[in-house]
Amino acid sequence: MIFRPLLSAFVMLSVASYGAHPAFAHDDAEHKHEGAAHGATDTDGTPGKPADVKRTVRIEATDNAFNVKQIQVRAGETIKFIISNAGYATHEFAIASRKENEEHREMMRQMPNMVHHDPNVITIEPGETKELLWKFGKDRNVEFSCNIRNHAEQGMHGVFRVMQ
Ligand SMILES: [Cu+2]
Repeated sequence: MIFRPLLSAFVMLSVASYGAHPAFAHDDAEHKHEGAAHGATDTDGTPGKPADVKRTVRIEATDNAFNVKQIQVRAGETIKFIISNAGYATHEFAIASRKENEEHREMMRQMPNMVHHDPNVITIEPGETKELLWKFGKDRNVEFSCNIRNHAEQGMHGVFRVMQ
């Protein structure tokens, strides 16, 4: 795909500079649950490297939905997601196991002003377009969702079918 937003270089750099663990990591030590959830195996994936991207998937966020419900991927495949927010509300695009996303939503209910610096989540303001690079692991049960307020509950989520 030729489309290339101005932000892409910056986003790729910031994604690449993160550590290898994809789980939601927050500064607050009390709420750090990355280790317990996955141990040493990152079965739902890891942040993607720009050089490994072979496929681009564009997704549009509106209030409150994504225009895609299901995406087929291959285990080990690195995909560049380009997410644009055509709505009036702020949205998130988070890739994680269902369990992690549920835990994350619970955490956001308790701390609604929580700031993210997780490699598996981007926050997209209205009118913005952002990228997330993700390398899928072996886990078949991987979700994408917006964990802001009740958006996921209203249907703002979808599933990756991970082919082995
Ligand atoms: Cu949302």
